Amino acid sequence: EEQKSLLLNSSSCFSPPQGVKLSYGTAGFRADASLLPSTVYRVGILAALRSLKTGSVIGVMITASHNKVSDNGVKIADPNGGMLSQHWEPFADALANAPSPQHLLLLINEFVAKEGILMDGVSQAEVLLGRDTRPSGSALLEAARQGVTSIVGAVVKDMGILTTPQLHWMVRARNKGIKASEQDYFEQLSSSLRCLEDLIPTEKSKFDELIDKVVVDGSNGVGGVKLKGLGRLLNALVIEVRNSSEDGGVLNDGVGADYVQKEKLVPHGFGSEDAGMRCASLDGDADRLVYFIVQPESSGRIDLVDGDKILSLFALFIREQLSFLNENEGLKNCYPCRLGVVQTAYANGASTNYLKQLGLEVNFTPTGVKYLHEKAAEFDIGIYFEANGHGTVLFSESLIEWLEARTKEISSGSKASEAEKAALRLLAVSKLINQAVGDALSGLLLVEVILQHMGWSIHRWNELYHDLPSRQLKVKVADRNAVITANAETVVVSPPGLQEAINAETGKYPQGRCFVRPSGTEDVVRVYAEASTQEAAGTLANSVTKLVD
Ligand code: NG1
Ligand code: ZN
Repeated sequence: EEQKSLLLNSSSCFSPPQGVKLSYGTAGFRADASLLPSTVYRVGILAALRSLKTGSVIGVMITASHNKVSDNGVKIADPNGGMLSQHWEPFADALANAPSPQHLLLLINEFVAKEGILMDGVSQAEVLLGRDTRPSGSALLEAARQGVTSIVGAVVKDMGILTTPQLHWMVRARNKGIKASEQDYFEQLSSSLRCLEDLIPTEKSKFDELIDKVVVDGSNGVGGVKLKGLGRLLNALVIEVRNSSEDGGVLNDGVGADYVQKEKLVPHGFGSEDAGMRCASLDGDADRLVYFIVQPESSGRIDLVDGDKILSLFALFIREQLSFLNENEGLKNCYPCRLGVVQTAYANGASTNYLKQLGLEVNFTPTGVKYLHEKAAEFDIGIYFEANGHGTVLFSESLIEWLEARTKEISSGSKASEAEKAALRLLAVSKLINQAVGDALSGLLLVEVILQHMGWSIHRWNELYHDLPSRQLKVKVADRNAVITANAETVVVSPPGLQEAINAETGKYPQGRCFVRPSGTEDVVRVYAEASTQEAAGTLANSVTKLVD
């Protein structure tokens, strides 16, 4: 009874917008911020129920990532720090679209019964709330708080302004019983970075001759501010941050990883004076990272070093450590480590070729980090990246345990063997790189220390392979879901005949590759084409667009 009146009272303050149907897509709910208070309130309820169901701390992040500043969004972090379990997504949709408080109450009752959630008033639930720098964030955070606390026994912890990966990291840490403040996050990153720096082979530490700083575009969002805080804890690495939220520029407007990757243009705040420098760009909530090199002269063009190349760099480094690890070791000391990489169809074909040439197992999943993450988790070390710069490296529990045991034996004072150093490095990577989601800040630190380890400039890194020219287009159609795909979105199965037509078109171009799929975040069908020249990629994309239209 208490529960019923609590819910009816609080939900009457949050009426859903008229005539809008919201859906929990690959990145949670996203819309113009003015449409969202009721949705965020209801996600608060959902998070509290999820916490009761799992007996764990749950996270709610308020952000619309790389989208424009007037948009906002909300998504849930599950107990392990990953995305909300997919089988709860339909319930999220139903809750968000319930037309009245009575409907809402009915839905909740049904769901609680179906999932066997204990609402005895004794069970405790805890939800961590975070938001990015969007002006609409504080009111929406308040709505989330109201939602959570409308469930009896549920409490909120407001973690303030955070990057998305920080919030996910905190949820994961809390559920592992580890301290989970921002300070703890910074300390874990900086200490594991220091460990990797200390293990850089001396003959390779000629980094001083290279440019010793990285210049980072913070997309006028939260990432820049946090990176400055983190940077103060680092001793060797120099990070210059531009386009931080406190600099007054508009979030994601002509800046940020999405802009840099899609437009292949210099972001605001960068210019020809930065030509040849090692530059990087974060997105609005700092879960994407790309690097770039400004071309000389004032063309505004850049050489993009995208998620695929970050993946390739990580794969090379890890493969090298694994070979040291098992070199000259008896069977007893060998760990049969399964290394796998995961990409989507948007990965540049040249990157896939390169990874296969290295002898790596390359797997493909549909677009959306939850799919990549799930696949990567099947390996002892799984590296996944979307071309747009979202990705991370996952380590299996059993490998971490093995590495911990292996490195415990290293007696202090004596010189560690190559195999022992490799084990120490891998362990440090597992602590540095975010195990919950892709994280631009930890990704940046790992890129930087690997470049130092290799003694490589960004140019050397960029030369690992040459991207095939590509072109991405979007088509507005009456019903994007009429396009149904299979094989990790590379083949259209419906409407009939479309794939055959795409094949016929693609066959006309040397090194041609083309696929179409409905977007999960926008009301469009996306067309992606690759070919041996930029012009050919453009023509192929254009002609396939006409087939879809
Ligand atoms: P959709 O709209 O489904 O293509 C986009 C990105 C994804 C992912 C999601 C979530 C491309 C082609 N697609 O998905 O990679 O980042 O947004 O933000 O970049
Ligand atoms: Zn993002």
